[in-house]
Amino acid sequence: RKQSGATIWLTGLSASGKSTIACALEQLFLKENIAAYRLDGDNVRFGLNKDLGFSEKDRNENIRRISEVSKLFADSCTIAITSFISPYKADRSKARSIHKEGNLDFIEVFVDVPLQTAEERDPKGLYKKAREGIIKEFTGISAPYEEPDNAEIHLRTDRQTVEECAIQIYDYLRKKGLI
Ligand code: GGZ
Repeated sequence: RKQSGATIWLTGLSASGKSTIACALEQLFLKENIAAYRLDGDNVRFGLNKDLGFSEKDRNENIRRISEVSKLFADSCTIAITSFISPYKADRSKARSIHKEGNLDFIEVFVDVPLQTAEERDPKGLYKKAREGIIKEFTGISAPYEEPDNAEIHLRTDRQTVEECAIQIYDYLRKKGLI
């Protein structure tokens, strides 16, 4: 059966576990020969979006471009897995509309973790720098994160393992007949 494309849209705070879950999910797809492509800060913010920073306007444009690119991947029968904070509801809602217009499935995944836990993890020391005011407009500290209330999948990375999270997404796609 020909694979249909879709976009798995992970949203959540810095250090919530988006990229780690995206990698684990990609591994599950690989085992089943399901074509998938991960979009994250490392391959988008240093290339296509290297002209953008972290102001509200720049984040809007960051997410707009990522929405369009993920749509193209989904349209090519690939599962696009995006891992961006995407803190604004309106931006995520536009991403969803863009996919809907193209008749493409869009699965929003809230990678939820208490801010305190993300701050304790602080793998890159960014929260510390944000608290010290060295990094301005840092999500959760000095810039907003608008929690989704219509996400298809809600993960709690302080209570679930990475593997459990990846399997939850995978099982959802299976149940919906998308893979
Ligand atoms: C939030 C920032 C900031 C500010 C740099 N606010 O944990 P990370 O390091 O590896 O991931 C974060 C990444 C966020 O980029 P996104 O493209 O996902 O953001 S958005 O969707 O809001 O456009 C973090 C790092 O970049 N970073 N400065 N001020 N995260």
